[in-house]
Amino acid sequence: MNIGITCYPTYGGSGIVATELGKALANRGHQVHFISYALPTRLDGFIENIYFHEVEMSSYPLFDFPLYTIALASKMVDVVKYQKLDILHVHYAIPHATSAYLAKQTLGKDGIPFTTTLHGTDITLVGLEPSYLHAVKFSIENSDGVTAVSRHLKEKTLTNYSITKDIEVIPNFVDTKKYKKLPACKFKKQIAPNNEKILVHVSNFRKVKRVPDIVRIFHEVQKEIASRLVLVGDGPDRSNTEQLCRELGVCDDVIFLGKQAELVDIYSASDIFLMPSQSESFGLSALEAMSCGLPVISSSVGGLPELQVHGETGFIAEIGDITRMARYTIDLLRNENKYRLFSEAARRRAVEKFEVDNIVPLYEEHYNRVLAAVST
Ligand code: GMT
Repeated sequence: MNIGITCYPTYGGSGIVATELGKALANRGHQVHFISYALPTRLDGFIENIYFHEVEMSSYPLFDFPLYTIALASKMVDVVKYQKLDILHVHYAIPHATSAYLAKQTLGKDGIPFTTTLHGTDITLVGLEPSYLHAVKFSIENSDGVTAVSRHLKEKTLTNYSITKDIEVIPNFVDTKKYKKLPACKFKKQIAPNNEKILVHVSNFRKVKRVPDIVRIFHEVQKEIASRLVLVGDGPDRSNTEQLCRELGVCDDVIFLGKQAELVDIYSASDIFLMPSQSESFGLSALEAMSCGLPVISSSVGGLPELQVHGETGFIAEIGDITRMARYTIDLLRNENKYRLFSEAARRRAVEKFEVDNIVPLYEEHYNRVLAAVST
């Protein structure tokens, strides 16, 4: 198949899923054309069967705001026409599904079907703002196919937007051959010179991630267990979080690594992954950590209970329950046998439920169904 993929190229779960999906599809012999305003984070180096089409943005003194939705639609028209795409797959509804709809209408009889994958804040947060709501609802209803990354997100979409459309749930996935604990990790010596336990978190530091909660959990844990906290990523809440570290006097044991493309070394050196989010439709970074054998301490929101099993792969607590999350962390770090069982269960769940080789065919079947439906 000739597949067009549009996603955000930035450090975020939707772009990462789109990129990893494109790479897996290319590996299975499909031609994959990425269309975005910059090269997606994990799309580095030459990869057979993958092409990148940059959306060019021109500025004009009359415009206060960039007209990305239109520029993207025009680029989609070009790529569909000249690369002879069969299907367009857009990740994150805003504004990608709207651009895809516009491109399809522009192409008229030469238009191709497009499918939209809903990832999270496009539905639970941003899409509900009055300035976007009608267009988001319309674009989802007029997608030829729609997928959501968890059952929770599917239900939210149907109720929040009063949509009756069929939405297929296809969860996030992980390459468990790549995301695997490395036995000897040089990074460990660097971050834990005295063999401290390592708590880790990876995100784009948006408010919904509740990164300050992580520092507070760590503060509690550190009182009882020699440990350090590794924070990977960057975003709006980083300065607050740094300030909180200063207030709590934990700066020497909190390591801010900024954005990192390669995470396996970091996970291999770590013991527990923390995800106390306010809202989380799936939790891709937690899955990648689980695949490396890290138990997860998370909140109970969204799709997190679909990802991990309380008391087996980690623990789940209510949003903001810092004390309980700290207790769970201490409990696991204190009990070597229990920790080993949880670590093995986390890895096993990643392999059995979310392995890339099992999930990507679901997208291929989805494309085939969408193509068959429009040709009847
Ligand atoms: O939250 C992020 O890190 C980015 C965000 C996005 O939309 O780019 O991620 C969402 O999509 C990921 C991939 O499907 C999910 O694993 C995340 O749970 C989801 N984030 C939220 O729902 C807050």
